[in-house]
Amino acid sequence: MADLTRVHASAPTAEIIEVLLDQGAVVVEDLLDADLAARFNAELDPYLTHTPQGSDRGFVNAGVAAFFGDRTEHLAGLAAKSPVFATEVLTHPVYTAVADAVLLPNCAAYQLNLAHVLHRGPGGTPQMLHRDEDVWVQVPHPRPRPAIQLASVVALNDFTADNGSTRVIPGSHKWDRDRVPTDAEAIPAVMKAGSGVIYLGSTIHAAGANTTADVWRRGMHISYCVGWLRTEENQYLSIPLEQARTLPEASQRLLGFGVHDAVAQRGGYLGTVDLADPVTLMAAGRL
Ligand SMILES: O=C(O)CCC(=O)C(=O)O
Ligand SMILES: [Fe+2]
Repeated sequence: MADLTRVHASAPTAEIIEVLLDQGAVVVEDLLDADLAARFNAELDPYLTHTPQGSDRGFVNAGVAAFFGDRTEHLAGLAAKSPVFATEVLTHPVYTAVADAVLLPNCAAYQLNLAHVLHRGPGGTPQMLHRDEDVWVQVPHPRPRPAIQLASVVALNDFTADNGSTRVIPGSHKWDRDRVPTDAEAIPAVMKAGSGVIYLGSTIHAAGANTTADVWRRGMHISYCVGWLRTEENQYLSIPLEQARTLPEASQRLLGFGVHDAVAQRGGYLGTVDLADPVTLMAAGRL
């Protein structure tokens, strides 16, 4: 089986972007360096108890729970739980460079769409093949359309062929919408802890089955989207305002606290408080 194309994180970002746009996905080796991955994992450890949440998760929408699988332990709201996430992973220079190239042509500023840890337990069944951007299936643009989303899954422990590595179909971002994917076309992103696969919102992929007896697959799924779109995860209510105030401005803006200012492009000024930019108000002690 062909492998996904791999580029080391230290390579020029133009190389990463070129593969991403051509194939719809690229494995970036050592995306999080060993020190960063270790510090991030240490902050996640207390939250991850190796307890699958099952399909009955109280207030969680049943369709959403089924999408993530009943052997998965799911950790959302990372910006509030992990300072390393909020100040280093969210604003990682590789993500920033790639999102600048892919999303910025289509918006005045991009934002975090969601970030969560998918801790996939033994016995986990394969996720259905999908395009992440189909959560906005109603966006009335012809396809192919300008990129509205950039996504990534980072291996926080080693991703192997049998512990549920993300499977990706290279080239599927260019497919006709009617073409039905098959499992045989999906290539597992086998990678060492710290490496990550970056893919377009239009690229078909899914988490794989975890057929191991006792190995949990710890992956972080993160995606960014254009700043004028409704996000999947509501960051304003996922991180307390007192905590958001303490973050660097770049993090505050990626979490959606800043305005989306498209006035220079004759667009609007979205996300205001008293007609002003909430990030500026926070800096001035007014919010
Ligand atoms: O966990 C994975 O490997 C992929 C998850 C995914 O594709 C999703 O949640 O949309
Ligand atoms: Fe996905």
